[in-house]
Amino acid sequence: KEIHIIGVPSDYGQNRRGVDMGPSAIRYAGLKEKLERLGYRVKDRGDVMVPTPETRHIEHQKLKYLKEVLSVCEALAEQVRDVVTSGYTPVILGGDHSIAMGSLAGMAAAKKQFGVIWFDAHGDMNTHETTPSGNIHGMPLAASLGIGHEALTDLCGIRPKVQADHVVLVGARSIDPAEANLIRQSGVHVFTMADIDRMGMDAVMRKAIELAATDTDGIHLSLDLDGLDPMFAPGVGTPVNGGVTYREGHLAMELLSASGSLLSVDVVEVNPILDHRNQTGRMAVELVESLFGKRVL
Ligand code: DIR
Ligand code: MN
Ligand code: MN
Ligand code: MN
Repeated sequence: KEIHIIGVPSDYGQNRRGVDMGPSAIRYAGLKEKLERLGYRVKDRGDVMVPTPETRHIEHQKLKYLKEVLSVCEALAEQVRDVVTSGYTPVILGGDHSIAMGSLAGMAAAKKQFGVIWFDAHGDMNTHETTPSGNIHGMPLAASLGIGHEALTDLCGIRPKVQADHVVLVGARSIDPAEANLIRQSGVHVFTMADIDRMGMDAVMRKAIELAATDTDGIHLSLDLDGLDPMFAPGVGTPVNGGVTYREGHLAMELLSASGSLLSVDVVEVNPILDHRNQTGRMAVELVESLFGKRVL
C-alpha cells in the first residue's frame, strides 16, 4: 500500500490569506511519518505550482480568480490521475476547497465510477448565479456535478465528474438560501448536523458509505476541516458553531477506513494564520491517521 501526498497551496477560492500555508501546516504536524508508522510507503510529490495572489487581480466578481483556480485545478487533476492510475492513494493537501474540483477531475479521469463523501459545514453547491460571496470555494461540489458556469463544470473536458446519486454531504449546517434549492434539485444525499444529532454518527456514516460505495469503484473523501466544531478546528476561514465533535470525527474516519472503500482524500481549509499553535493542522493529521487505520489496540 502506497500513499502519495500532493500539496496545493492555493487560497484563490476565498478571501482570507493563509490557507495557502495549509500544506506546510499539515506536513509540519507529521503527516508523512505518522502514515509510515501505520505501515504505508509514503511519497511526498511536493506542491502543485501556484502563483502568488499579490501578482494577480480579480476579473469576475462572481467567480473570483477564475483563471487561477482553473489552472491550479488542471495541474492537480493531472497529478491525481497519475497517482490513481498507478494504483496508489492520493492524499491531497489544500488550500481552500476550490481545489477539490481538481481532485475530482483527476478521479473522474482515472476511474469509471466513484462516490464522494463531502464532509463540510457548508454545501459548496453555489454557482456564479447563487453565490453571495463570489468565492469559488463555495462552488466545487456543484461544479463537479455539472451545475454552474461551464468554465468550472467543463474542467478537464469531463462533465459531470460524479453522479449526484453517489454523493453524500455530512455535517452540513450553513447553506445559503438559493444554494439550498440547488441541493434539493440535484439529488445529492445530505446528512445535516441535526441528522447526526438524531441518528448518531455511526448510523449516519454507515448509510453515507453505503450510498457512496454502491455501484462505484470506491469513495473519495473531501474533508473540509470546518466540518468539525471550531472548538477542535479553529484554524479555518469560515467557522460555524455546532459542528462535529472530536470523537464523532474520528468515528467517521474509522468507519470509512473499515469499509475498505477509500480511494482518495483531500484535506482542505486549514489556515495556520487563524489557528492556535497548529491545532487544526494537528487535528487534520489525527483524522487522516484514523482514516488510514490507526486504532487503539
Ligand atoms: C459560502 C461559504 N456558502 C459561500 N462557503 C464555504 O461563500 O459560498 N465553503 N465556506 O466551505
Ligand atoms: Mn468546503
Ligand atoms: Mn466549509
Ligand atoms: Mn448508481
